[in-house]
Amino acid sequence: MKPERPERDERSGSTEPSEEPDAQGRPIGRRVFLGTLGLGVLGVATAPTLQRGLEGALGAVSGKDPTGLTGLLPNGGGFRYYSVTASVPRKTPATYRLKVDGLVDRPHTYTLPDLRALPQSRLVRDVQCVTGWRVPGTPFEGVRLSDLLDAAGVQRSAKAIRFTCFDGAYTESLTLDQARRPDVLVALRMQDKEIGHDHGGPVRLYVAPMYFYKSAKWLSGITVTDRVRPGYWENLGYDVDAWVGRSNGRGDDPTS
Ligand SMILES: Nc1nc2c(c(=O)[nH]1)N[C@H]1C(S)=C(S)[C@@H](COP(=O)(O)O)O[C@H]1N2
Ligand SMILES: [Mo]
Repeated sequence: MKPERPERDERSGSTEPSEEPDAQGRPIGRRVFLGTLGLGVLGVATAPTLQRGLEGALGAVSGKDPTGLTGLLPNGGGFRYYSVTASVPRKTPATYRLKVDGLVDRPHTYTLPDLRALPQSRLVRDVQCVTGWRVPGTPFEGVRLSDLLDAAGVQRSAKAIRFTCFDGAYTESLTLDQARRPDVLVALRMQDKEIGHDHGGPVRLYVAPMYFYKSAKWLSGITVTDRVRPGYWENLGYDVDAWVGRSNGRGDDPTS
């Protein structure tokens, strides 16, 4: 049976990653997907986007795309907004909560001030989306996920982490070893500002070495589990181990 098509977001006219899986559950090829999305893409290539220099922005990604077709995607040289749900509730510093639970000795719920009071790390890396757009040298700051795991006391049977979001739909996963890397943050700041709602604020995950779909926005839950439970896009055919450079994110031949 064909998996249900994810809802399209309001702003970009597309969900992300964008391919609809075929009957076998694998993403369809990029050519087909661009054909399908053609109208939507034109629909969001508004005059201001073009004036900001679509040409220049696309030059930066064309080298990564053997088909050259990502050149059709308007990205304005910056981030694109993605949400698998049509709307997401807003959380303020007063209402935001992050729950750490599962196979831990000390489950705990953090407020935003709690998280701000912990030691913060800063990383400046390139953000890479699996569809080809990239934002070089983007600063993220926050608490190392490993610090929260240490505080919780991970039990011996634990193998992985499941992340949940207050959009009510998106999920992500990491192995415990991946989660303990120093370049994985529970991020409170992005681009040297507090993370705004559209970028997944007030708190998002930031998995620097992997494609940006691993960096769950609107983070609300960190559950320690005994096995990897594939996340939202991973259930639709994308790689669970989404290392930039080592995987192409989609578990197939990037030229197909
Ligand atoms: N909760 C949630 N997190 C998410 C997504 C999403 O749809 N929902 N999309 C992912 C993908 S595919 C990308 S490229 C980035 C986009 O982040 P941005 O909207 O800040 O550019 O968020 C990732 N995290
Ligand atoms: Mo993405």
